[in-house]
Amino acid sequence: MKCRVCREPAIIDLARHNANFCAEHFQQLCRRQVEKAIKDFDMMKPGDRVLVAVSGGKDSLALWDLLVDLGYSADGLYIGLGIGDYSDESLGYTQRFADERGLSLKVISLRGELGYDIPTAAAATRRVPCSACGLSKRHLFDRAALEGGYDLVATGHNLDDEAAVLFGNTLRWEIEYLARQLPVLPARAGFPKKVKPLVRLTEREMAAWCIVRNIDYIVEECPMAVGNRHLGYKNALNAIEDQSPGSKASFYLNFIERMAPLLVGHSGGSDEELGACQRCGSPTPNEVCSFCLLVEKSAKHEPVPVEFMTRAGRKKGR
Ligand code: Q46
Ligand code: ZN
Ligand code: ZN
Repeated sequence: MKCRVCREPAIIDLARHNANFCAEHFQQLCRRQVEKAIKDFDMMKPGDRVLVAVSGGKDSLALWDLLVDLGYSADGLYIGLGIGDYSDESLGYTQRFADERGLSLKVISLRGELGYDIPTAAAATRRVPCSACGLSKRHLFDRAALEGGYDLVATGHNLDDEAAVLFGNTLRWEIEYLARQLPVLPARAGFPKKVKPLVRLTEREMAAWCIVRNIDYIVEECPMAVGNRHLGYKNALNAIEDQSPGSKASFYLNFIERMAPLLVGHSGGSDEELGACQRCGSPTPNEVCSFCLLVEKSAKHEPVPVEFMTRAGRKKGR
């Protein structure tokens, strides 16, 4: 197996490119894919201050590494979700990554600073854990970006993630969600700009990036992801990709290029209906925003151990 570019021994075969690459030319390919995404979607410009949402997993650490490697000024924000050992270990990987590279990492602990954790929030609000988690992360990343004077928030969603979400939204023809499924959300009143620079790279490519760049990351999935519909969609897309390499990329990237422009104006809601939350000032259509309500309910609730929620989640998923 030889590298397509230099004919030296290859370390990875990429069926969708119908080619193999050595470590150096594989890194070159990843950098080019990220640069292309940044340029095509006008994600950021040199000199922008980027806040990277990091979780200790391969995608977010690879993203942080790639952005710094490409010369962007990027700091990390990690949110301690209080999901048992999984959270403790993922913070360890994130902190080591930042320390070894002299990068700036801010850590927010839900339990330490806001008096709740995700298993408890899920029980207190009767939401599925990922819904309580998503709401918490969105709010805290937005707030940290605005308060810290960052130009944008970057997240590590990769091609597999985006294709799986697209697949789910298409199966149900969720037009409003489809209209919003773009790799860039522009800044608007009270919300920072949000970008997904890894949309042209797969999960497997990000794992390979971490190996060639000596990045240690948490391999275990979040225990709350059990029964998550997206895992099923990813498996279905992987089966299609095995039969027909390149399908996943063309499904997602052609949606963005050909279909998304036809959906402009279908994303629902308008900022005019939003006022400011009486407690935190965030934009909300109600008097108090859903994040403040979640904090209020969860902080009052007796702490719920992670094992309880994962068992309950499994029962629900059956
Ligand atoms: S961390 Fe949070 Fe994910 Fe765990 S609880 Fe769900 S959303 S699965 S990215
Ligand atoms: Zn090579
Ligand atoms: Zn609020």
